[in-house]
Amino acid sequence: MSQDYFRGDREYFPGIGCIPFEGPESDNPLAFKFYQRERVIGDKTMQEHLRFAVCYWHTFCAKGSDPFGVDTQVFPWDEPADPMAAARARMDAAFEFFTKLGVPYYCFHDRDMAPEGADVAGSERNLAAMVALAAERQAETGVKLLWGTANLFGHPRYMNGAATNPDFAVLTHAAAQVKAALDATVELGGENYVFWGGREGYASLLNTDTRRETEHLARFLDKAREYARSIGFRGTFLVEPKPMEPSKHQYDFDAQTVIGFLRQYGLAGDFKVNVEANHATLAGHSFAHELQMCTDAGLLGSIDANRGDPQNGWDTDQFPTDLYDAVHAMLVVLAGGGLGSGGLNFDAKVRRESVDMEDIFIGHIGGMDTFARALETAHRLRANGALEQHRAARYASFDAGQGARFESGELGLAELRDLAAESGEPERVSGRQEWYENLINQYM
Ligand code: XLS
Ligand code: NI
Ligand code: NI
Repeated sequence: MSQDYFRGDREYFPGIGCIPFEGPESDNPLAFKFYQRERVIGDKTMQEHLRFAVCYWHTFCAKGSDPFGVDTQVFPWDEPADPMAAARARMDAAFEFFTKLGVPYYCFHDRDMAPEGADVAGSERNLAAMVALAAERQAETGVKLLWGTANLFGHPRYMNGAATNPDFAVLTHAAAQVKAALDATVELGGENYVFWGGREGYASLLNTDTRRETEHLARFLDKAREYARSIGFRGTFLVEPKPMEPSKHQYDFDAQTVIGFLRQYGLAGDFKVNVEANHATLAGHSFAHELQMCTDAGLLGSIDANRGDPQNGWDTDQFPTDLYDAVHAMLVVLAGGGLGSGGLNFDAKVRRESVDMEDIFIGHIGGMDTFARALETAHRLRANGALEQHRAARYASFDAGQGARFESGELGLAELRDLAAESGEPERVSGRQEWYENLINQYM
């Protein structure tokens, strides 16, 4: 197309064109300072490494309400009174935004894209109609689907859970939604499909059979896999851990919990983990820790790139701006061989007080620039090699001799005891944490 971006009947972000790269000296808030799509870092372009995605729910649906106040944002695509007309307008706005920002991917929940109908068949019809339009928009713009998912937490029927609901009738509705969302994901060429179990957990143990609920969850995921493979889905299923919120206690607490669950029920391989930075910190971990646990297990699927607030204990879903944190994350991602078919999805929203349309662009630009700098910094750090060499050297005592024999399982506990008795008290070896920390700063 000769146009810079695709436009439906109306331009929703007038006065904002395609976001250019202007470099770190620019004072234009609507320009990239670091993200250069085609710039090659190592063996790939920035775009290929980072695989940015915009999320439909925060960016086009969340209007700033919080438990104490109503919406603060006014979105022009919400003007049509008919919910399907509003859904079409929202989609035009979404594809205009994706192309102006210059991201290769987006992600959506069924209910972000199409309103719930009067019954199961009505909801399916609404979604199918919007998916047909999305397929056209994708073909026109070249924007692709990173992942689809179903919203199994918003409707009141899911108040006691979806796949883990004690009422089988509710589980069947969750299945109907997942079936339609899988159909949509396949139709749109989605590379992954996400399960985030917002209400797959409990509020009180007194009324909950946790063993039965987790078995239902595993059975449900297994049947979703079976159906998806039968309709030709070849992508990866992702489970997104989160310890709490909205449930008091969620079954998919953190990466290691999910990894254990996937292995226990024979789901690992088809399923991987979608790590969200803010969920990591809610679980009492760092973002890099969660990425490392998944990488170690060979199960890092994709990333929801955002950040929490260090003083607030909830999912504030802010755009990532902390470079040190992002460098640490990219060190883990690069060491693990990259994002594969996953990406960096901005599961992030502008603040309730940020009510200008350009704030949505500025939030995403900041997140993209943060990860572009982090990618470049982590790549230089790895090229230098000092960090990896020092880390490897800490384990040198296992590389040969008795340490190597222990690793290969040749030494029993009694033999280990005799070695201790012979060698006497070990020397104290510094962990040199400050040296490692300073090295990251030096490369930023
Ligand atoms: C909420 C989750 C959600 C998932 C998709 O905390 O992050 O947005 O990513 O259902
Ligand atoms: Ni998320
Ligand atoms: Ni979240």
